Formats: sequence, C-alpha cells, structure tokens
Amino acid sequence: MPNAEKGFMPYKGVRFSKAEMLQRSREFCQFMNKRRTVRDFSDKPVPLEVVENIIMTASSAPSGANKQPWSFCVVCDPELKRQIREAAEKEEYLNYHGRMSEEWLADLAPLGTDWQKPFLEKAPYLIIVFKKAYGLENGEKKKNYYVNESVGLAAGLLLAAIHNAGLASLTHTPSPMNFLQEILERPENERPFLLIPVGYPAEEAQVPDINRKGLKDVMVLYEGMKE
Ligand code: IYR
Repeated sequence: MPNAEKGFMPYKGVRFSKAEMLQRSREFCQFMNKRRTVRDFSDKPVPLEVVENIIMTASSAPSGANKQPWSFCVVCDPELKRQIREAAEKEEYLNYHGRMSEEWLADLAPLGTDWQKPFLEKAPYLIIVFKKAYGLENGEKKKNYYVNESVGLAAGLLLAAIHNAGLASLTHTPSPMNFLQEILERPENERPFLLIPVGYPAEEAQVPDINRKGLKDVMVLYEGMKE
C-alpha cells in the first residue's frame, strides 16, 4: 500500500445510507431518552458477563493520548457494599444536615433524594469508576492527559451500555468520597470519580416526573451563508 504509514492501518468504520442514518439517529435518540436515573433497585442477579461487556464498552472511550486513565471496580461482595453504604451515609447525613446550601437542597427537592442510600446494598453491582491522576508503571510515574474529560466520556458510554443491556443505573457522587479509595484499597494514583449502582429496577420503582431541555435550548447552529 503506497500510503500506508508505519503504525497505521486502514479505518474500517461503519457506513449507512442517508435514510438509514436518519432512522438510526432518530431511534437511538428515542432509545436513549428512555434512560432515567433510578434509585429503587431489585436485588435480582445480573450475569457478571453483562457487566464485563458494559465495562469494555466504557473502556472504548477516547482518552488523552489513549492512556485510558480509568479503572472500574465492580463490587458484589455484600460486606464491602455494607461498608460503602455506611461510609456514604455518614457523609451524606452531614451534607443534608448543614453542608449543602438552601439553594442546593431546594434544587434537589424535586428528585426526592435524602441521606439514606439503601440502593448501595440492594443493587447487585456497584461500579466505582476511578480516575488515574497519573499512570504507575513498575513504580514509575507516567503522565496522563485530560483525565476528567477522558473519564467523563468513559462514564457516559458506561451509562449508555447499561441502558442498552436493559438495566438501570444511578450516578451517585457521595461527597467527599475518598473513603472509596480506602475501602477498595486502590493505589495512590487512583481517585474515585463516580459510584454507579447497576441492576434491574425494582418492580415498583418510581422516577421524578421531570423533563429534558428541547433542541432549541441546547443547540446553537452557525450555518454560514447559503448559496
Ligand atoms: N450527593 C448527594 C446529593 C445530590 C447532589 C446532586 I447535584 C444530585 O443531582 C443528587 C444528589 C446524594 O447523593 O444524595
């Protein structure tokens, strides 16, 4: 191949006709709009292989210099879940009883959240996403780039993959959450980023009746001159 450069290979992407593209984009939008943050989980087991596939989807996210500066801790151990719940509720109790502003509490009121976090024990899996502030190779520090952006992108794909599998998730951010680093005995370069319970929603699960912004409120088009 005359244009082949060292270390490169042909890109075999996916291609669709314009009609298929329209239909797929519309259907994917409708499908993703069915995703909701769920706080009521069933304890019905979920095969570990499903979670493995979900994590490999998340790990396909782009990242600064392809460093993939993340690890996904999957907790099914009831004793670890209990410890995580206990530590999270301790912090959240303080948050809801003085650490959060009145404005913050008022913003959360429609979501019906409080300091109690039973889902941390009920959901079959807790996925704790850690960001790697820097890499560690044989004790040597290596630079990572755009760590928050990279791990945020991976977390987005994680939520999409969870929804695609027909499961429910909750993006939970107990604050502060350094207790996760201790309980899960993570190395010094890892910082907790998100705690995501995953499982089937409870039969009687309810979600707040809230809306998403429309296109006009989120998209700004710069079309340029039309011929
Ligand atoms: N971390 C707390 C409070 C909380 C904060 C935001 I911003 C939310 O969108 C939801 C909850 C909690 O988990 O209850």
